[in-house]
Amino acid sequence: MIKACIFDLDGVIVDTAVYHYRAWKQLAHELGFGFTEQQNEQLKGVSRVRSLELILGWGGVTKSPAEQTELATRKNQWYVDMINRMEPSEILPGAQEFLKIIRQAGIKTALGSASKNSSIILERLGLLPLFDAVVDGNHVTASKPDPEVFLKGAEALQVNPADCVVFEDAIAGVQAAKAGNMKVVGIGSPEVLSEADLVIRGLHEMTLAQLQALDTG
Ligand code: B16
Ligand code: MG
Repeated sequence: MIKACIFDLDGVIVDTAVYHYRAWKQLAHELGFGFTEQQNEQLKGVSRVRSLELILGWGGVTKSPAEQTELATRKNQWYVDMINRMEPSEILPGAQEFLKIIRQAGIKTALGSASKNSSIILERLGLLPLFDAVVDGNHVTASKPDPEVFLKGAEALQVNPADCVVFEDAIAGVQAAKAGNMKVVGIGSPEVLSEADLVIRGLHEMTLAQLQALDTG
C-alpha cells in the first residue's frame, strides 16, 4: 500500500535550474569561458561541488581545493540572492494541488533533494507546511544515484521504502529511487526516464488513482 510520496525539488516542484544556470554562467564568464544550456542540463540533480568540478573540466581550468570552495560559495551567493526573490507563481503546475490531495488522503510527504537550499525555497513559496519531512543536501553524504536521500526520507516518515513513491526529473534520481526499492514516477520524457514505473510531464497530470495503481504495478 502506498503510504508516502517523496519529491525531488528542482524540476518537480519548482524550476530552479534556470537560476542555477544564470549563476554558473556568471561564474564561467568570470573564469573566462562559456557555459551552455546543454551543459546546464547535465547538472540537474548533481551536487554543487560535483557541478563545479564538471564546469571547471569543461572550461579546461584547474583550481585548488581552497579556490574551488571559494568559487562554489560565490556561485551560491548569487543563486541564493535569486531564490530569495522567487514568487509562489513559480511553483510548477499542479505541484501544490497534488501535495494537498495526497495529504488529505492520509499519504505522508517528504522532500528528497540534492540542494542545500531547499528550505529557503520551500519557506519562500509557502510550501513547507505541505511536507512532513525535508531531507536534502545538508543531510546526506552520497549523491543520487545512491538511494541515501530517499531512504532517509522514508526513515523520517517511518514508512517502509516499498510503500514509497518517488517523483523525480533526473535519470540519476530515478535510479536512486529504484536502488532504494521504491516506486518512481518520472517527470519529463519517457525516452530519457525509461527506468521509471510511470512517466508524466508534470504533477498537473498526476491523480490519486494513478498513484494508488502503482501499488500493484
Ligand atoms: P544547491 P534537486 C539539485 O536539486 C539541482 O538539480 C542541481 O542543479 C543542484 O546543483 C543541486 O540541487 C544542488 O543545489 O547548490 O542549492 O545545494 O533536483 O536534487 O532538487
Ligand atoms: Mg531534480
